Amino acid sequence: MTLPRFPDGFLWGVSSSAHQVEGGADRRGKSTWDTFAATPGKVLNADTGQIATDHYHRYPEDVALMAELGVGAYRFSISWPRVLPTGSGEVNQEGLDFYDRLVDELCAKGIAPSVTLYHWDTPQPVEDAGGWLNRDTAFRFADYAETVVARLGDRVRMWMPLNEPMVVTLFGYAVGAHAPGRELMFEALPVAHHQLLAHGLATRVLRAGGAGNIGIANHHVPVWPASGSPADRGAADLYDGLVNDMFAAPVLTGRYPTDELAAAMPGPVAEDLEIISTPLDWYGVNYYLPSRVAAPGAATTPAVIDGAAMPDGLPFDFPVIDGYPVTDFGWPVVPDGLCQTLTMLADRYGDRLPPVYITENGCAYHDEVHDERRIEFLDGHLRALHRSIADGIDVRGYFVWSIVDNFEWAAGYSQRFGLVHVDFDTLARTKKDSFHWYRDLIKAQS
Ligand code: GBH
Repeated sequence: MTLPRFPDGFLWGVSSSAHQVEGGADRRGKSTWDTFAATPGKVLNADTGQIATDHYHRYPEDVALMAELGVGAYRFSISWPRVLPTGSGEVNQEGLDFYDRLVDELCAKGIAPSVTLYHWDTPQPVEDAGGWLNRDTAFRFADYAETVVARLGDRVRMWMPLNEPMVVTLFGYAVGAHAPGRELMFEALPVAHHQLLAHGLATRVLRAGGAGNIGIANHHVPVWPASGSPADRGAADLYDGLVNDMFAAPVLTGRYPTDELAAAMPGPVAEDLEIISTPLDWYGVNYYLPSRVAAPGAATTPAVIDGAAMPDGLPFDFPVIDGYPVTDFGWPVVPDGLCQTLTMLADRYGDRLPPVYITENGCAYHDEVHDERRIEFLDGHLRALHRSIADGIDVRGYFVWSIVDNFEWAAGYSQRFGLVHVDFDTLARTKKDSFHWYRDLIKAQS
């Protein structure tokens, strides 16, 4: 059955991020992910992003694939250590030249360059100075934003300073499943605040540099209490506040969801919130799956997130979600969760929620070419998205994660999210059936 019609002007796109696709590691400064991947036991099969898909050299081929797909936008990230190898100071012109060529290539094909400034690859020297635990990192990030907008600002059409500050806080600094691998638990809260401050400062710098169309790509999950018991509901509310509201409320309303959270944050929080809530043009949602949450002790299996065991003593547990098909990554396929996420945001933030873009949605399956299950996944999620639009939520575009198979963080190359298959020995690209399906869909919708 063909998909219902999306609104006129709806933007169809694809996403990637620098560390996951570029490679070309010898032509940039070191990032936290280089260090993390070089640490035994952190990334599956000791995979690294040194070569990745070699997008750094093969971008013309990848942009040609996007042109064939007919997408209106390509969301990619800029590697901070490629532009500023030590995080600030000396600019690597060759690095900026790469993004300049990429942006020109996209413009030549009529594809809107959509830039994320930070998709988790912190320059190692910035990490050595405390990383996101250090307030100064937010100011260094704003300087980096200034360098980028000065060079690319005339052609980039969509900007988002940050991708998923929640994941950096929780996975990177609280439980250590991602770089920089810290296990600070609740001591990681300043990481959230400093990233949000960086977002606000960079937003102002981008605007001052003449950029418009600025947003954020936040990771959101509908949180399902495991039961109606007060204990499970309480645990679910707490988790919901930490993963959803903590990153949406400051940006959209200038407040932390609770006074307790605000009090846990470092620095002049009230003044910072003024900066953090600098108005945005749009709000980006990355959606993959819901979370089921219970009071501690309820789960029959130990709490594991993305293959990393959660430390003991957490105030919640994550019982498995059953009754749904799962992807090859083991994630339940719940298209309605996208509607639930959008309804949650609309209910909570009302008029303060600007137009929404789905900045990431996609799935990992091993199928090399005939990826019927990916087609079903995307079809189901787009039908759900259409229901939300029909319900009155102003959604302006959708980006598939990802254009090509790539380095899936702690899972290395074992999980494939691409519309295009990559052979990681030869780096050859092969279009999957989902590529043709998405191409036909875009054509039918235009
Ligand atoms: C995004 O993050 C990233 O922006 C992107 O770089 C990445 O490649 C893509 O998703 C696919 O992973 O423990 O089984 O319940 C998504 C963040 C955080 C989503 C962990 C899934 C828990 C899975 N992810 N989360 S599970």
